[in-house]
Amino acid sequence: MSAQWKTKWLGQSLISLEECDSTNDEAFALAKDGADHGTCVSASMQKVGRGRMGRSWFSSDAENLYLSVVLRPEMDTRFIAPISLAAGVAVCDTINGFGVHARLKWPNDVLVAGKKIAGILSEMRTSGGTVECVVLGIGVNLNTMEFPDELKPIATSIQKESACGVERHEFLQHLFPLLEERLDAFFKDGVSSFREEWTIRADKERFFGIEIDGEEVMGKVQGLDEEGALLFVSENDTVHRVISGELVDRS
Ligand code: BT5
Repeated sequence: MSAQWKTKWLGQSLISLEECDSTNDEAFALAKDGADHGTCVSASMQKVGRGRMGRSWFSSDAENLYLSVVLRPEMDTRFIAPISLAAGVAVCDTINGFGVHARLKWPNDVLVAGKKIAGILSEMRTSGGTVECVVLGIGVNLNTMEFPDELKPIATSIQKESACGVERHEFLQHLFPLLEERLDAFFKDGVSSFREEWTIRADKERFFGIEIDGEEVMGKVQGLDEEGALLFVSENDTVHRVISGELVDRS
């Protein structure tokens, strides 16, 4: 048990960097050198923070969280993808503990009042059908007050929402035990370990558009199915099962 974090394995080793390109790259390098399950790397600033599908993650030096965790789950590669949904529940609960009302947006966003406050990027290296390692990257806007123009309408931070600054170390003290518990449950029981909790925290009131079979369908989030696919109810009450795509706010 780590006295500092109240965890069994997560963050036993935490490497804190001043800056790097991407903490996910640093974590993969550590994993290649044999880093243990639960090894973490954080940076005060990222030069090339990344999101999914080649998108970038704005990573200023405003005392935010840029964290990557090396994981070595004994799981079939086919069942790993929903890990970012499981982690999202822990990230959402941690943010809520700082007095803001965070909600989950499928697949990997945490929003406050419709603006993105955190994003999760999980990446995997495999060898011969088995998982070599998963790197779970978590970016949380703790203290950014000024976003670049293109992000101003869509991004926010805990400090912006609550008018209180958050220390990274204090945030980690809350995040690590919650995240460890969620990850342990996911490795043991898969999607069923977080499906209900995820749905409770999802933004189910907002109208979204999502592309299905080449056309935008408008509707609301209903929840997740047993494989972690999104259940999306369109305006004519049809429930669509979505395994990949992007929800666009149309409210
Ligand atoms: C994500 O991608 O939301 C995953 C972000 C993961 C970042 C962490 S930081 C630590 C680790 N190291 C990395 O290099 N990455 C991980 P995606 O769903 O593709 O969202 C990207 C989109 O979010 C961008 O295209 C912008 O629209 C928006 N965005 C970029 N930076 C943002 C920020 N700081 N806050 C809110 N929204 C942002």
